[in-house]
Amino acid sequence: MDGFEDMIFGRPEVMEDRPTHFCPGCGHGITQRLIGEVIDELGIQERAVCVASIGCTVTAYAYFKVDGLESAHGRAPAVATAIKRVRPELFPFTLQGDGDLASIGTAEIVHAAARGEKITVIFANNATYGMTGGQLAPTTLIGMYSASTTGGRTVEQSGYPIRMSEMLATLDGPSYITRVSLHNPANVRKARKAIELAFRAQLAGLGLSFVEVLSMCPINWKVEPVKARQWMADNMIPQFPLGEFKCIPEVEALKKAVKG
Ligand SMILES: Cc1ncc(C[n+]2csc(CCOP(=O)(O)OP(=O)(O)O)c2C)c(N)n1
Repeated sequence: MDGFEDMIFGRPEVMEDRPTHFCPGCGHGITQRLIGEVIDELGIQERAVCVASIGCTVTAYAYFKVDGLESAHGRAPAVATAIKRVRPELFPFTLQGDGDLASIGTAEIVHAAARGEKITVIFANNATYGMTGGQLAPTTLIGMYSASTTGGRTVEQSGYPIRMSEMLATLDGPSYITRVSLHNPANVRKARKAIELAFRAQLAGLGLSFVEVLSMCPINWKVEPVKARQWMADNMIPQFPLGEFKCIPEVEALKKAVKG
């Protein structure tokens, strides 16, 4: 039959042909896939440098056919800063978890954002320290189980979750800050657009662009993988509302270039 075997959907060119190692229902593979699609779309494979810190996202080196660097825990924005300043023609982007970015690496992201470094940060917020077994993260919800607060997080013991996007949006340096979520296909598409816009902001030479992606970690949440998306929508979005927190006019103008 004519056209019967036409390829309509495939793996991004920039991604390795290998099976995923992520746990069932994990969101990290989806985020990586979206980044891969955008790298292909923008034709930046030769310039892209993936700077991952520590946590499950660090395994990006196994999936992307781009240059990469692993920083110490939380230090990816500092390493990406150095790369961009020394080799401005390169395209460094970081891929960081919430333990990484909002705990041990809080200083690095705050100061990179305040300096308006011309880098892109993809922040996978799964409300837990995934790689080490689900301990409390700065983004763990009040009442939420973690391996280090097995009765649920309490304000008395651990304080309140940190909203990084809102905090960083108070700074003058960033050009674009948004929070998206992977809880259903429509939102996955919005996440892809946000990543593309953030990458385009760097290509246009604008200050730090930042995409927070709410991401599932069913194994550590102790929620069944098939229920984890809904769990995230019901529990995480009220604490971490979706939307743009900063978009300077120069980034607004780039939106028409982003695919529908
Ligand atoms: C300096 C340092 N301290 C602690 C650790 C242990 N460690 C490895 S991964 C991790 C937490 C990662 O959690 P997160 O950043 O939320 O990423 P996820 O695994 O959930 O994607 C920690 C504390 C380390 N590797 N290095």
